[in-house]
Amino acid sequence: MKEQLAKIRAEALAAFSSAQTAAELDALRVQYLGKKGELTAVLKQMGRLSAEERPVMGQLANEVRAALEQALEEMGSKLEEAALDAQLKAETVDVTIPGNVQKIGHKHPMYIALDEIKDIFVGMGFTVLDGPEIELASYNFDKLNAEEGHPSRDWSDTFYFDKDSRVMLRSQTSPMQVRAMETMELPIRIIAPGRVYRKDEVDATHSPMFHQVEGMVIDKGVTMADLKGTLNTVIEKLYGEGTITRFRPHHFPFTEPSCEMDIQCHKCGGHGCPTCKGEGWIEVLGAGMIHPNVLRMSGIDPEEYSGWAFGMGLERMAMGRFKIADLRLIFENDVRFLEQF
Ligand code: 2NL
Repeated sequence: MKEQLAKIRAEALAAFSSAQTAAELDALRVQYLGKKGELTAVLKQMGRLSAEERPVMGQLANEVRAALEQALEEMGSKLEEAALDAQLKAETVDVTIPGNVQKIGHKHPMYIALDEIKDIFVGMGFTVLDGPEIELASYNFDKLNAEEGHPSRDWSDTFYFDKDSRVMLRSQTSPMQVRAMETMELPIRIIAPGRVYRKDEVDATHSPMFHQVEGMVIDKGVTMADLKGTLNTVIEKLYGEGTITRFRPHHFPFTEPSCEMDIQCHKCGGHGCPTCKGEGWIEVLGAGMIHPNVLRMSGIDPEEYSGWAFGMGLERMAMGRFKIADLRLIFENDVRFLEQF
């Protein structure tokens, strides 16, 4: 039995020290020290020993167990350390290696232009409104003083959903302004940017979907002077201080009087060049004093309140700002084009 114990001890110690992994070591622990292990098997034979031999062997067996347990523990922590070392080595990060440049996108030029416009108006106390692209003709036309028979209501110009011409893709963002007049408390200062739809064939300056920014101010005592002063300030912020503007009379059904605003061509200073098509001036927006009928239809008393409104095409604006020659480039989303902004 003494020899058996010595053999187990020698074998086990050798086996422990050659273990490569914690799992292997654990298997060896079971093999030697487990309930059905080799040492236990030897101890089970103790009953056959004489009374004198039993305590001697018992002590020896305990020593072997203690030695094996200690060896297991030492080997265990050695393996654990080695595993940690290996892991650390495998996961080494060389922080001096140059990183991979991640390509991140950026704002579409249209939204660069829109965000600038929004910032300018918000800075002047305007609120930005959002609203539905599918509209009622009553909001898109009737409440804007464009009665039945108005040319813009024609089926050849407008995308209708029903044969009664009641539901349509909005052709301007004015319906949002009507909703604002109906629901907001006075005074009102808002802008209404968004997509609008008209049945136009695609070419260098037309698209059946484009973006518009409309805006309006309604308060007591608002005049054309407020319209001119505010829009001049906005244009100077957009196109640079000292930008010269002019207002020409025009006609819109929803404003009276109505006007169009031009800026003097920044390329030629008004002499006429290809940028302004020889005109010396570039049209930027339409505007006017809100028609009393429009105010009245939305429940605002035109004797007490007055207001001005404007509308401009965002693509046109962006094309002017970024010198884009063809509208189609804005919608094709070719990254070679978009990356230039
Ligand atoms: C243009 C002209 C304009 C408006 C839009 C408006 C809205 C309401 C009342 C009165 Cl609710 N006016 N909008 C006014 C004048 C001109 O747009 O050429 N747009 C591209």
